[in-house]
Amino acid sequence: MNKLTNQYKSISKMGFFYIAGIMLWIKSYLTYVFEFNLDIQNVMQEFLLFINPISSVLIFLGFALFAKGKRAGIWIIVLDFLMSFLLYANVVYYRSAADYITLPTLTQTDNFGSLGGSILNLMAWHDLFYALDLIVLIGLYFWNRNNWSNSRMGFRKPMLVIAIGVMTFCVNLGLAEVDRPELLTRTFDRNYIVKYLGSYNFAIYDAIQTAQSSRQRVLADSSDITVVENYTTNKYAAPNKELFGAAKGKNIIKIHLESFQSFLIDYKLHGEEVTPFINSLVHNEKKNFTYFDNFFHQVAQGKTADAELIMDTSLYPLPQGAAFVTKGNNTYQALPAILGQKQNYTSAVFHGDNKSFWNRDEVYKHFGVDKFFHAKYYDMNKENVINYGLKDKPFFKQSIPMLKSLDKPFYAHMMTLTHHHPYLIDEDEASIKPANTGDPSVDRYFQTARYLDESLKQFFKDLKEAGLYKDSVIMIYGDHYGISENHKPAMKQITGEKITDFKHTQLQRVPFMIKIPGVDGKGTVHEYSSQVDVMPTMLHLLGIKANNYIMFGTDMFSKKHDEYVVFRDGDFVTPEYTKASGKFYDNDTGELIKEPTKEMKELEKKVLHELELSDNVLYGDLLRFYEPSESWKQVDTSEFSYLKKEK
Ligand code: GP9
Ligand code: MN
Repeated sequence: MNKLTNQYKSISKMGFFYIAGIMLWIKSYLTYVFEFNLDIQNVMQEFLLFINPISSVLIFLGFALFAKGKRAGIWIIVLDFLMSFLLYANVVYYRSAADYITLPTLTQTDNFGSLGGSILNLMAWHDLFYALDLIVLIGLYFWNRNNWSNSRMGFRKPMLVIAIGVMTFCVNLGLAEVDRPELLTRTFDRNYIVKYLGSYNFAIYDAIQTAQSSRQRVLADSSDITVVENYTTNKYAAPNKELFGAAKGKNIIKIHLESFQSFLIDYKLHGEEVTPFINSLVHNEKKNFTYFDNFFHQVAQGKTADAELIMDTSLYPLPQGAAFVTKGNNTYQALPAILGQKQNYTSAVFHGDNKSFWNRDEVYKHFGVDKFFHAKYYDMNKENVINYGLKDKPFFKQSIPMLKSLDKPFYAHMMTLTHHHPYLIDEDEASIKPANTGDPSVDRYFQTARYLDESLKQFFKDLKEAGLYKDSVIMIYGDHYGISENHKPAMKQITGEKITDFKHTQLQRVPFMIKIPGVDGKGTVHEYSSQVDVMPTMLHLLGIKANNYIMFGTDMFSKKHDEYVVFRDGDFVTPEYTKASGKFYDNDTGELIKEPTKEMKELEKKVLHELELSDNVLYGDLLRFYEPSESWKQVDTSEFSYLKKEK
């Protein structure tokens, strides 16, 4: 008997550490699998999910090994407890919010409202599982501690353990980046970071982000907004009298064409129009739509999220990351909130992807978006889904009843998804053959564009049947490029021209078109304009003066509308010349302008100044100091929740 006990007592400190580590690893993995909906799509993701707790376990528990004597065991238990607590807190939060805890959610006590009253209700008896390994550990500790030496282990071993942890993390991150490039810089989705790097690394990532954000915020004060206000007031363009208020009280249906560039319009592939329906809107005989053929996107790393930001706030995107993510908790004076407060509009976003993608479920609250119909509202069965999420045809079809359910007037934003890199489409749904440049994503680009065109045609038909077409404002826009600059040889074949820096900049045109009930469309308008101009244009069409708000764009229909288009990197386009990759080009000839004029140099400065002011607004969260009018109320985020209520 004595011998046996001695055998059991022989677990060394390192043995104790490994047992703790393995139990925490397995517990974390099982939690990911059974508690979170991480949408694992391939073997690599499966593998990363399995291994991602290892590095955190080695690094964090590894620190305990520096402690002296028996205390190392206590530290292992304490750190294990803290990590388990974080894991379990995320589980409880996820059961209610289908999302992970972030520091901003913790500091906004309002958010706990969304925990549905009682945290206790979210706990279950089988949650004891989360404490099981700790109980075992405590038992093992008391059983073995008297056999452990009182001295320190020395630095070598703990350092080695931590170093192996760091190396494992690097391999993990490397593999994750292969599967999902720019995972950390573009900061797509909390779900992705947990899936690839685990919930512990997510917590660290979130802490760093939050610290950076709050530092920038603390340094700002209310006088900073006055400088911005002076600038935007000066830039303001008074409305075109004929159109001011022309759309007042009308429903607005805003349609997002994913990755759609203007070169697709009227483009013929294998002798066929690629987007016959959209072309027909551009060339409509009755001139319902006004089409802007010199409209440009302005997005940076935040891609779709940047397009949404620019168009609903008239601010520029940030030079790095997506403001939706890094500045998702700022104060905004966005179009949905203004329309809600001023004219009692109900605002809604429709999108067949997870609600936390691009942090939408947080930032929309700050924008004052009343309803968000995300993946949980749609039938996302296998046949309906491709690439990022719901296919556009079922998306539009299923959106109709939800659209009908909205209180009027509404501002509805329909966000398509299928025409997204790498442009995947099931063979039986492709109604045009791919192009044959030999560059697969460029070749398929036309097939998903055609699919989007068909889905839009079907949506228009359904809108008409639902009685929602005639009396609604319909606004259609492309969010950003679909073919990046990595495809120049293929694009040369498509356009028949060498893709120089100048040409590449010119290709950043995306469509913008609008139909206003009771107003004759103007056909094709050549005014140069961009996404920042959309919000002031919409305000004026609805009869709301735009000069009270901080906006960098101006009304596209105004006679005073500015025709320079600013890109995030400081390049810009005017009707006469283009600054591309830092150099000036003549628009007519595409030739380099060796000696820029004084006017060009001045505009260059102005553009940089404007970008800097916009950055100040976002980094300093300056709109919290700004009151657009006496009647304005800063948005109260606790009034919004996008959780789908189960029937
Ligand atoms: C995802 C979709 C795509 O929900 O909006 O985003 P993107 O990759 O285009 O930024
Ligand atoms: Mn997009």
